[in-house]
Amino acid sequence: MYQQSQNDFGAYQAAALSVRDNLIVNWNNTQLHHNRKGNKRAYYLSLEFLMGRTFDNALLNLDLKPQYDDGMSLLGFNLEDLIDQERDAGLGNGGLGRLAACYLDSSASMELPVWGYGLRYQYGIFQQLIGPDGSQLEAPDPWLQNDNPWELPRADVKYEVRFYGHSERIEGMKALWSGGQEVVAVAYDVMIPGYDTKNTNNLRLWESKPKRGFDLNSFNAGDYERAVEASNSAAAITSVLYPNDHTTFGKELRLKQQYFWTAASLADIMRRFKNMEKSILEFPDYVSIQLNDTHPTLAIPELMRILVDEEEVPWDQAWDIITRTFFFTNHTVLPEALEKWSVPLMQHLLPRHMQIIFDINLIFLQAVEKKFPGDRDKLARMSLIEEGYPQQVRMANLACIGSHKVNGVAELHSELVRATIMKDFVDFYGVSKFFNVTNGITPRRWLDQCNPGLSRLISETLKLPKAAFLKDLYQLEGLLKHIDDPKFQTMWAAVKQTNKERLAHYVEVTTGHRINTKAMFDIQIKRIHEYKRQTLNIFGVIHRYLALKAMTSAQRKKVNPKVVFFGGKAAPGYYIAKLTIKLVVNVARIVNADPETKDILSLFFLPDYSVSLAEILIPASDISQHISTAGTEASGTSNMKFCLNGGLLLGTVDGANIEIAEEVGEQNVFFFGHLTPAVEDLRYQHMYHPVPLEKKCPGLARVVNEVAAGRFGDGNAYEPLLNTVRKNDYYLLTEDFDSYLQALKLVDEAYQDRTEWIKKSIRTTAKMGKFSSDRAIQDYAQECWNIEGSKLE
Ligand code: GL9
Repeated sequence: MYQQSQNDFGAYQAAALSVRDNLIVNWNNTQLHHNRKGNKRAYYLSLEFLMGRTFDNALLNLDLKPQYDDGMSLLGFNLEDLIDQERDAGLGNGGLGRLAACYLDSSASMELPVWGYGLRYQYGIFQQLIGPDGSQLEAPDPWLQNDNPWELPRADVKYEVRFYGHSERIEGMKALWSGGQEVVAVAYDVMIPGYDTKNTNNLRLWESKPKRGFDLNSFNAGDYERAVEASNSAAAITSVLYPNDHTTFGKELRLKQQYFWTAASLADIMRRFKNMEKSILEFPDYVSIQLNDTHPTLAIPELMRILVDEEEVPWDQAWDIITRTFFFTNHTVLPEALEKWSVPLMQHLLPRHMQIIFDINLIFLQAVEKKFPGDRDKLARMSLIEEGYPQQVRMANLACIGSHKVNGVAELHSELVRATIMKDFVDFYGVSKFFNVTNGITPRRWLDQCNPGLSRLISETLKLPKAAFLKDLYQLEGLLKHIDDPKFQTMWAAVKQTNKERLAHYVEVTTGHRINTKAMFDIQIKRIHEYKRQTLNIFGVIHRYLALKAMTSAQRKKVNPKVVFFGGKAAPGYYIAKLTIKLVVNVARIVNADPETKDILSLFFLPDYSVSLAEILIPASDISQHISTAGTEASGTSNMKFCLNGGLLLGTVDGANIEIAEEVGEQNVFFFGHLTPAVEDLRYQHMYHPVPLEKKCPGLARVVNEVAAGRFGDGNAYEPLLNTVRKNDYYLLTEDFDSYLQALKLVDEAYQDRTEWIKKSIRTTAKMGKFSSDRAIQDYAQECWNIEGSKLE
């Protein structure tokens, strides 16, 4: 057995290297092609790229899968086993990082000259383990331990990056920044093959290295610690991905990461621009830069520094270049996610940038004062600096004023951006600076690769080659013609069944549990967060369990069996999220062991959720849950993935759920809960006119009391979690619980009529055209970057 997997690993490495040879040729030709053309380029700056595995995707995009399948089996290997040898590249936390990966796939497939820039973390997102008491434990993810065949180290592409030191004004707005610590950024290139094209784009990831090796003087003097100190601190910059989502901690190392990455990327972008031999004033005609959230906002003062201090461009002209080059995407309106950096920290680490930010702010506030004379509150709200001890730099304000356009990631979210966090800026700039690009997902990975059976069935039914709908997802609408064909319905259901069996097999191998694959599969997979309300789901499961326990065995026999799956990581410091995991795991232990109910209700928390695990789970869902408090989930993208694979959606009227419902028809989704405009009032009432849980929501009170009473292990352990509902219930579980149960009931009823359900499923898939990331990238290319695809012959 061991021998076999050793062999598999070697075979995977060998096969990967041979695929990579193909990629290198295409990648080289692509760069030559775009250089010759001399067209405008776009750069996608993202601190996260959640790529998952590459081997299978590269085989698909290069159309080499059948050959490798045959070749490998001739050699005595099973290609699927080799694919399983690859470790995920987990350089991201969740939706934001996976979105960046989908956008790279689409840019390459549409032959657009787009490069990604990110960091080459030594350790990706932590591995999640579940301890004996059901708690999440974290282990490091040394994903580079074995050679990574998908990257090319570029010892020839490196830049020096400075930290600390001091900045001296020379003349006018110009300054000289010197001293401090210098580290080196070395490039690693990851090849991004397009689908059905030879076009192969680049993702450039930076690794930090000390400028000099260790300090020989200290070494010779016997001070070994001192000797390696500088080199260790340089290497630390790109050592680990921060595992937070929707929170900021203000840690110096994180700010160092952000500057290191933006400085190296801009130096590289500038070098590439200079190769084109244009005037510096033409920069925005040849370069667009997309800021993926506020994380790369330092690129704005950094480009100002380069233009003013190094290129000697006058300040006003430099600022004009800035505001025609940058574009900013906001990904959340949760207040705790708004990035702020303390002024003293920034002054210490990046003295020149702090000066530039103050200068930008002064000029900007003068313009605001001119437009809204005497409105002190407005000035205070719009300032780049938040007063307090210490003062803080507001990165979203800086990103907004330095960008040509600002977008949200779904219609509702973009509307909320305009109405809340960016309201003053809308008044100042006018509304046209603020727009929407609804997120998308790549159909290559999220249909063809994860669900080959469905892709084949679609191709046969539409009588089209796969490339026809994988590159134009609107073609799926052709399925509607076949929706009433019983033979097609049967084949559709058979694909789903196969995918459910594949998931059941995975669960059996990893947990030892056998699953009834005839049961309804109900899945919620995403980061664990209060706003996403996994608690609502687990309380719903407990409610169902208590109801089943109260039935006679004859009554129970009539109930449709159901299997509920959870997956997702909690930020290591997020106590309530970790308690949620513990509760799910411990409820699962009781429920799955109960002989009275286990055939009709079972529950699994699948550890270490990842892109690869999503590829198994998503095609197997009958229903998936996207149940955030209205107005809190900016978009969501797994909702699109489930629906593309024919799973129905149970959700709140939030994020992209709304647009999915618009496409597939409201009768084909299960919506519940309060709407966004009600949320603020409800929260106010909870705060100032609290009603005891028993009175407010007796159903939920019963559940909470059972947990507190110790039915699922030590009740005291869950008190802090239960209190979030009993006390001010910020995420409004008590307000939505009854309508949630009602929606679950409708789901159960709808599942009884299997033919109708299958028709809903087909219709859902057929109407997913809009949610291809090809469409989203096209929106960015047209609305922001002003770039065009260019075919590589
Ligand atoms: C997020 C939003 O919360 C999601 O709703 C959205 O789909 C994605 C992509 O736009 O962005 N914003 C954010 O900070 N995260 C998102 O998923 N967090 C993580 O990626 C962990």
